[in-house]
Amino acid sequence: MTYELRKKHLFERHEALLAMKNEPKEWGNGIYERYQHPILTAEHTPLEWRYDFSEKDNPYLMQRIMMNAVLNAGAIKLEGRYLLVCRIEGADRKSFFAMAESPNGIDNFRFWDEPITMPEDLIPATNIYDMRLTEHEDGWIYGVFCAERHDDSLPGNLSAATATAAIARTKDLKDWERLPDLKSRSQQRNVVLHPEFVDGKYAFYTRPQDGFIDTGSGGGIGWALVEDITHAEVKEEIIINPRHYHTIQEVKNGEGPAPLKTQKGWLHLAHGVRGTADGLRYVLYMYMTALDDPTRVIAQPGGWFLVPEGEEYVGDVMNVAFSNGWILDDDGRVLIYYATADTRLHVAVSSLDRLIDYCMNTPEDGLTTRASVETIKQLIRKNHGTHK
Ligand code: M1P
Repeated sequence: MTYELRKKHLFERHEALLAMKNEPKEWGNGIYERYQHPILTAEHTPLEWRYDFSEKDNPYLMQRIMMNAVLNAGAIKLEGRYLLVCRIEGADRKSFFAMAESPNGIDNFRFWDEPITMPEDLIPATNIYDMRLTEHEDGWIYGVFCAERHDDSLPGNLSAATATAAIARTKDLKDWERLPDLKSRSQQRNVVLHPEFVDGKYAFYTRPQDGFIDTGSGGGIGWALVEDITHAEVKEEIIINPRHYHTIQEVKNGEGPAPLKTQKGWLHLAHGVRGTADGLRYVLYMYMTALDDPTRVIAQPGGWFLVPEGEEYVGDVMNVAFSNGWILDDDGRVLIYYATADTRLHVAVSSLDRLIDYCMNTPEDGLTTRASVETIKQLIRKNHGTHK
């Protein structure tokens, strides 16, 4: 086959992948619908990012730069366009951000021509990932993400790293202004900016952690108020959604996307992590907080909301579901973007009404087997009409 013909086939196959229609799976759990195909994978990244299309310089039509994964995306609907700021991981293990756009939020996602060049903080980061987008009432769109650097206080340890919350802002998602990283006594990952001022201050969901991986004494999802976003510093931090023994969030948890404001309260999506004989298991869960006090939890359904299913379990980091982006659409639909196994990105669709119902009417975790059995028996008796 000639070079030109192989190149033509390559582009045709790629276009077929991008244009593939995505349909909901037939039977769900009533809470949301999953879709048949991942919406973005490494294979969806533009061919121009990966191939040198000069026959003279690349006669074998090799991939010169390989992509490893598309995962953990921040999400926003802007001027009718469904936009994801994706974490792309190259074969070299470096993560970077790139925007992907779809006309309907479900399929036909296409990356913008070039990845985002994110300006650096004073100390450049080795790796950046997992951006949460917040349309703040101050008029800016903020992106808060993790900046990872080698921990130079441990020169002998190549794997010693630090996690810090980095902050950037934009009006158009093209030009980004980098602000100084969030100052905090502890390491921080999964930091999210609340969309409204609270007591006239910026409010951050935090996730204090002792080390790069271990949350250690960090008790769960935290909250901190910050006066000046251009010099953001965590001075006081409270834990608003704690970890608990023998739950899905025993080892760690972290805020997902910025919460959605509803008439019944702030709706939150988060991830919880537990240990297993096979390593960590990352699942998604939800909770709600009071409108007049976003630190006060008013509902938390017991257990997980979404876990990897079937092929979703398999990938670079097995048994992981992770979300840092969702879109509340004009018709009340909620598009939940979640990644599995740190490898690919999916969408699940629900509605604001359904998610509120799920949060308000799913029994809480009673924290013991006995309580769980009682909860099941109450439902059985209700269904049998024998509930007192
Ligand atoms: O590998 C699973 C996830 O691990 C991290 O999340 P956490 O900080 O809660 O452990 C993040 O690196 C995330 O990107 C990744 O998906």
